[in-house]
Amino acid sequence: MTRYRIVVVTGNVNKKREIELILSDFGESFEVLTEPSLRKLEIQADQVEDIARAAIENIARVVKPRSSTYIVVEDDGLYIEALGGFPGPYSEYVYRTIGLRGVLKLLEDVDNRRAVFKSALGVYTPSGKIEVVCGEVSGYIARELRGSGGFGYDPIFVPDGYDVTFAEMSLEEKCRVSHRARAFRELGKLILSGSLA
Ligand code: ITT
Repeated sequence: MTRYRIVVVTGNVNKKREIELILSDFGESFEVLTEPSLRKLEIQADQVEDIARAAIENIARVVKPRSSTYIVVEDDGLYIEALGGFPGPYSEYVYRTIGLRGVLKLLEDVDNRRAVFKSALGVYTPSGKIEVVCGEVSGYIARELRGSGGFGYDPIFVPDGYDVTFAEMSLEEKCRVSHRARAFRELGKLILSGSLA
């Protein structure tokens, strides 16, 4: 059996932990490694797909394809309907500046709390091709911070079908339904089916 290496270019240790758990559904097929020394270029664009594609194209300029190895950059964004999709591609900046309380303030007295968490994976394949694989989960923004698990926007995001935030779920539960789970499960299937060589 081939064991594939998934090298994720990220400085976020939470992402690695979740990706390992998500890909463990495929048994021993994948080994997850991180590569914080490669730079994740972040262009300005409205969609995380375009940001992920530009980031992986930039990485492909400096690394060579390697057999059984997929290099991946993940770009995420929380798109809030009542705010016209904001913060979307600016999610990391908004988290660092106004923070979760700032986001809740923007939604004070707003009844429509629908939101979509999106994950876009820019993938550099062993044969040197570039692909983008996406996953998303719909849900709503809670009225207050709830829970202490997870990271980032987890204390305010409630996925559809649940009445708890990602931060109130166990890691296993979050990794069954999250945007990241949907994207990496799709990536795993594509690799194992041979359509992403
Ligand atoms: P990279 O090094 O991989 O870029 P990052 O944390 O900066 O890590 P992103 O730019 O892709 O990741 O994420 C944009 C924002 O969305 C950032 O503030 C993250 O904390 C947040 N985010 C991403 N995935 C999340 C998740 O599963 N739950 C909650 N917040 C998340």
